[in-house]
Amino acid sequence: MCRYNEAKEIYSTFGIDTEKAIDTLKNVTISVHCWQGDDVVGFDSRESLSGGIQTTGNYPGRARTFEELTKDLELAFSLMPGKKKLNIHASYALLDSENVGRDEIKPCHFAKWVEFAKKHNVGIDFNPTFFAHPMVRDGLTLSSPDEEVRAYWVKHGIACLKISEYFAEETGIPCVMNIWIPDGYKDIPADRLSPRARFKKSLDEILDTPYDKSKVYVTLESKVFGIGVESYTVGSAEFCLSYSDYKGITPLMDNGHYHPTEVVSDKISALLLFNEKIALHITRGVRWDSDHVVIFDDETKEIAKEIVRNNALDRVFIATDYFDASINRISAWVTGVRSVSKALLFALLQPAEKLQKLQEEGDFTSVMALSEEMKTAPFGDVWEEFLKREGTEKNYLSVIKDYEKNILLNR
Ligand code: RNT
Ligand code: ZN
Repeated sequence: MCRYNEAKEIYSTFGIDTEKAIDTLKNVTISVHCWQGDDVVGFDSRESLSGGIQTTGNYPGRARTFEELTKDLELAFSLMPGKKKLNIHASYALLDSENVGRDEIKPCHFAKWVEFAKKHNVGIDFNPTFFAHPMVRDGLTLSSPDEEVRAYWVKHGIACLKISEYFAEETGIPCVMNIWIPDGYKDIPADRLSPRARFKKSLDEILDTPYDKSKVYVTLESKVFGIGVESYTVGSAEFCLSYSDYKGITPLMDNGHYHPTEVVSDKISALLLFNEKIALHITRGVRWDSDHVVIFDDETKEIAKEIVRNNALDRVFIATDYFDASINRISAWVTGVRSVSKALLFALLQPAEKLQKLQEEGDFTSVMALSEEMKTAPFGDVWEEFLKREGTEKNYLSVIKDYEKNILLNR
């Protein structure tokens, strides 16, 4: 008997239907961030990365142009099973002249991205880029006390709403537009309120501009701290959650953006009770918001479990967000996205109802024993069957190593 059929039988003794799990996973969309391919550099300003985030390593082969980045993405996409969406930043605009500021970018600057998305039959998610730019003054954008700076970034936000609408119209798939600003202070501020009041005002100015809410979901991402911004972050968790609620937009949690012992997996159920939709940036922080490549680790599994067990696969916008320049970037992309898929499949292969019932009965002895038993069930065989049905190569490393030899090392 083939290994999958055996696995199917073993899972069925726990009341789990592997066919149903595979069918469900097939239709889950993961929004793949483009910025793993070029170390978050982008095409528009080529300023070095700022905003408290950092890419480390100098593995050869970084994509330097739209052509290189999309060629790499194409390979990465082909090695990721399941439904994908493309997630790009405003800094990946293809400008016709050096003089187009981020406050005046237009849909036409993203026409080639739309072409790429259509070719691959995927939707596009978007992010205004409030970092790595000369108009970031003293580390501030939408919360800046300098009216010229603040107005510039408000215009950028409005320009991005238009571009997001364009993506949704062109692809026929709603666009998630995520707002994250790096604003904050290195040391203890004298006034914590005013920057937050200005951020609120700026967001109001952006979001009071009419846009089609059936096509664009605006999300707001919070953060606890960044490099050089250790003492105060304007867009803190409380600010962003409260603002999202007040304005009826969607909160976004990045699991690198909390104190190290805080876990996003525990926050998902709370947010689901009060929000129609929620959004996630799945990453792996090591000691800080280091954006290591996502692996099939406990917290990724626990996040997936929360989405699946709460029947929220259609309410959570799942996106990846990591950037590692110390290993092959395409492998990083694929390993991270596959890890998210794996975690979702793992969650779909748990006896959820049984475990929930045991908890209600107060039988935590059985909850623990059964949960542990499931860890050694033949999960890998079901994962391989999923890859096979999706027509995705199991051993992606050899494909990537060939590409490295033939393409990346010649850059
Ligand atoms: C930064 C945030 C943000 C960025 C990307 C590039 O800490 O996580 O989402 O990583 O927008
Ligand atoms: Zn993020």
